[in-house]
Amino acid sequence: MSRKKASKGKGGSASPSTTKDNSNKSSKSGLVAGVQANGVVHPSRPSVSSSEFYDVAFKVMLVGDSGVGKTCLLVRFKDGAFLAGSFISTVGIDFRNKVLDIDGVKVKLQIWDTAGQERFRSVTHAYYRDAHALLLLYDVTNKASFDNIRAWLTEIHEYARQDVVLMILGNKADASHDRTVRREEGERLAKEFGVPFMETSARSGLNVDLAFTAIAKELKHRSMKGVDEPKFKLHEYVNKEMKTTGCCRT
Ligand SMILES: Nc1nc2c(ncn2[C@@H]2O[C@H](COP(=O)(O)OP(=O)(O)OP(=O)(O)O)[C@@H](O)[C@H]2O)c(=O)[nH]1
Ligand SMILES: [Mg+2]
Repeated sequence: MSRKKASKGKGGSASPSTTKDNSNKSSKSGLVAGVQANGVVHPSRPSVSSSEFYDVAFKVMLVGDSGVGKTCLLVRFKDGAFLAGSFISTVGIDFRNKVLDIDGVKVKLQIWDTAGQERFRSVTHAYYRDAHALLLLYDVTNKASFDNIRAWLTEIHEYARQDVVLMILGNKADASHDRTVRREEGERLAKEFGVPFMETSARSGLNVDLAFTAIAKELKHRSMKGVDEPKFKLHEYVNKEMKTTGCCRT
């Protein structure tokens, strides 16, 4: 399998199909050519930064009410920064790419940041079908955004692929004084729907890398696993790796 080159930088609002998605064509045997005994994959063109190349690519979509922190979460993950200051609501849909090294395999995530506002809902519906994974966010300081998770799950059920990888994130875990949704409530809801869950903070960075890495691991494993390889258990991985804030005032 030849290594592909990821497009750089910010996506913009155009259709994100400009780079080739080979996720369905990947196979373990195809990878072996680039993998040495120690599991390290060497870039096929070392003159260009290895972070630009990828072996498999997946589309991840951020959904949830307006203001829950989808854009901030993406910026934290992509740039390691927090977008403080005035809230600029996303219009339509935007995307950013990031390549992760997962067990020696370059996994490109094309992350679509959707607008949470109701008036853009028909735009986002059109993108569900192509998404391999969905991160569904609520805001732990906004009870309404938590209550709307059920409606979001209904929508996901209607528009997304049946095998979509889904995770629920309770964002703004840093804002302990304004918290109105306890962590246990989030855990209970996620458990009811059999979906992995964690609290995150785009401000502090809590669990942000973990959320995307867990998704990338699951997707990579699904697309490349050999017959004898044990199944990657997303729930177990998340529960083991998750950091908690230790606060839960209501
Ligand atoms: N304290 C705290 N504030 C956050 C966090 N994440 C986002 N915010 C703030 O919440 C507001 C909304 O954040 P956005 O990321 O723009 O929200 P969004 O979900 O993208 O909203 P839409 O684009 O309208 O769907 C901004 O004022 C952010 O600064 C967080 O983890 N902690
Ligand atoms: Mg936004």
